[in-house]
Amino acid sequence: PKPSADPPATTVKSYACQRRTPLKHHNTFLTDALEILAENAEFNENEGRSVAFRRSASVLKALPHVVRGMDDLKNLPCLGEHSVRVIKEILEDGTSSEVESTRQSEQYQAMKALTGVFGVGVKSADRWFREGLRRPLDLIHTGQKLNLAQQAGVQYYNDLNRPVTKREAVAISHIVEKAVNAVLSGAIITLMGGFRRGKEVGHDVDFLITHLEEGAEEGLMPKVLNWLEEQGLLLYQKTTRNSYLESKDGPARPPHNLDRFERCFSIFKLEKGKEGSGTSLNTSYDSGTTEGITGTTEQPGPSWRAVRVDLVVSPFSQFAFATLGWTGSKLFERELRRWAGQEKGMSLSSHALYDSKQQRYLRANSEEEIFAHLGLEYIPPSERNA
Ligand code: DCP
Ligand code: MG
Repeated sequence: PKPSADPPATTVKSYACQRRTPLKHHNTFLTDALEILAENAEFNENEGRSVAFRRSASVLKALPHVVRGMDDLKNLPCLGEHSVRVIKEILEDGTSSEVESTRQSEQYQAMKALTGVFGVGVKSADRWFREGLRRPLDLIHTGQKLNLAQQAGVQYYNDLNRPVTKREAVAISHIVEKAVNAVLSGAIITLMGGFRRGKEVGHDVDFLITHLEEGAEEGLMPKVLNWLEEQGLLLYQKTTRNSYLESKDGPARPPHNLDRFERCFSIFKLEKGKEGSGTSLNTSYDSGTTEGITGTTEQPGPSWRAVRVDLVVSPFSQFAFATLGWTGSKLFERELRRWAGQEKGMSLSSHALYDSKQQRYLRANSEEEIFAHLGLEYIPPSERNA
């Protein structure tokens, strides 16, 4: 690089997957505010606006210094007019009136509380809000028809809204390892999501399970769930096939692997102090059903708590893609896919990478190889907190 007369400005690349974003950064006072507006836009089903605020926040997370004045924003990408206005107000007045009025608004607070129920999405929450409901207990009082996920969500509301600690995630890892090893030897179990990125707490615990021997992982999920169920460790579970894929990844899905990628949304019963060995009050798991609540008479007490756990099983040939796809953050994932599509003419999913120009799938055995295929510098998980 040739010397320049200007003082060295911080250069920030425009896609989040081109930059390093640590977990702890210098501008929380700004990013928290922008993310309230992003969240509120999601509650209003305005995805474009939400992503714009999330991208702005993410740029500030990548800065190696505190933003003290508007000069610090010069040359930064992704900062739209609205985000700049909010940042300016906070820098000048200490707070943004728009952010504060959003935070205080009845709609924001109700939507936050209602979507905070496991199994409740923005659409249901919004319908209930317009019917006058405000809090999770209103769902019970007004006799709303709830699906099994939502019933579990209300029942375990307090536990599921209390952050899961790293310690608890490790305890759950031991349980999952025991369950998987009991039904298949040699499987590889990896902690994914926020904990892989170095977070100290999370809203759930995410696992990816694979086996070096391609195909050995088939049929694993129901067996693992049966084992957990028999031990009395499951409060709720629902298995889906490829739903994540079908909604998002269209052309990048290798058609021959349609049935082999399974995901289970579950709620574990985690003994406090010691792991495992809960006594079962449950009827046995009916392998014909794919969803069920057990132990419905039980309430979290001093001896255990409910924890959200996501399990994903991937064939080994897709393991690198699944690892990259389930490490997050959500914005980092979104940006990777946008980079692939817009800059490379490729389509990336948690299963595969398709090169539209060459009209073929690109193989990879590691995350490093996927970054290389995409023409990106490798970013380690701890720097993907975009
Ligand atoms: N993921 C994704 N898009 C989705 C759902 C998941 O890209 N719609 C990926 C990226 C996430 C990972 O899966 O990082 C796990 O999803 P979580 O919702 O559990 O997110 P995190 O683990 O990152 O955060 P938290 O600490 O809140 O669990
Ligand atoms: Mg998670």
